[in-house]
Amino acid sequence: MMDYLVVSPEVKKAIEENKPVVALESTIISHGMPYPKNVETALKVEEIVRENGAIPATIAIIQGKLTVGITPEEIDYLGKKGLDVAKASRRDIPVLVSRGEDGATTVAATMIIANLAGIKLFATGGIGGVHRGAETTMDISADLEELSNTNVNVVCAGAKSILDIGLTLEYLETKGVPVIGYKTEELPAFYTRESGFKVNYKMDSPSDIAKAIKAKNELGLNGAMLITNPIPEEYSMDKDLINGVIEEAVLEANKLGVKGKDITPYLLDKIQKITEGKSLEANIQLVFNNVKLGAQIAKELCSL
Ligand code: PSU
Ligand code: MN
Repeated sequence: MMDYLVVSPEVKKAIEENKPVVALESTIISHGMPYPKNVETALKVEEIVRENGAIPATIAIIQGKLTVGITPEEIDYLGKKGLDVAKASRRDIPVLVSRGEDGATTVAATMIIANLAGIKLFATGGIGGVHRGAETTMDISADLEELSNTNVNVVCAGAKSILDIGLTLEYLETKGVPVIGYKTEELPAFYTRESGFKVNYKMDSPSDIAKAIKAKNELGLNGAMLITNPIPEEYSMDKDLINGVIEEAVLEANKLGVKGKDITPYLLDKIQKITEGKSLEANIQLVFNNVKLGAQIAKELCSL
């Protein structure tokens, strides 16, 4: 394992001393936001994790090494290279490693690597899910399978309506993934606080969430708890506006025949362009909000 996994000294020490660590993904840097906002955001995210009493561990594949706690220079490199870095999900890991190549890790791949390093908590913006039209395309993100199998708990801002939110929830239910709403009964829809769907359980404190995670671990129930955290009111977008934009972006993607791993980055970019950056600002703010909650839960987990 040591041949494949590289953990930064700071993160390694924190894990050994049972200090709180928050894992962070890198697809969001290279494929989720434009340069230089992506790099600024990734660096700020690490700062927020520290301000909230935890150690950030941004994860990527660097020259074939599964790297936990990449450097600011590596963040800048991934951000600048953007779509030219391979988007790395579960299936991509072995080949990138054997070839000694770079990869920006998705939620699924970040969970796998965080788990190898012994990190229990991971915060990001959005997860992949069941895409609209999946009944014919079968486009279901590998993230969902990972959430069902791997013991790394994920904080996100709910599911956005580039996905079929109802089917995503059904899939998570089938796979036994508990969906928690932080201070909400309603599943948040990323850019907005409401989706029209309910979460499984509302929880009002990081400590309640940590206790549920502990129970899951001690019972040997593999997989994640998915903690959904609504975007702060002041940054949330108009529901009709954003849904109209998403509709337009999905139609355009279908017309162009965009599919597979390219569809999520395509839609995010299109939405950012149509909203002239407004959705990007919302996206950045919800990530800040999620990593803060992530740090709080990680701290509680260490104290149990
Ligand atoms: N949703 C976002 N921003 C992102 C992603 C999803 O709002 O950056 C990224 C995450 O890395 C997620 C991946 O794991 O897209 C899902 O891709 P796919 O649907 O191809 O599995
Ligand atoms: Mn897909």
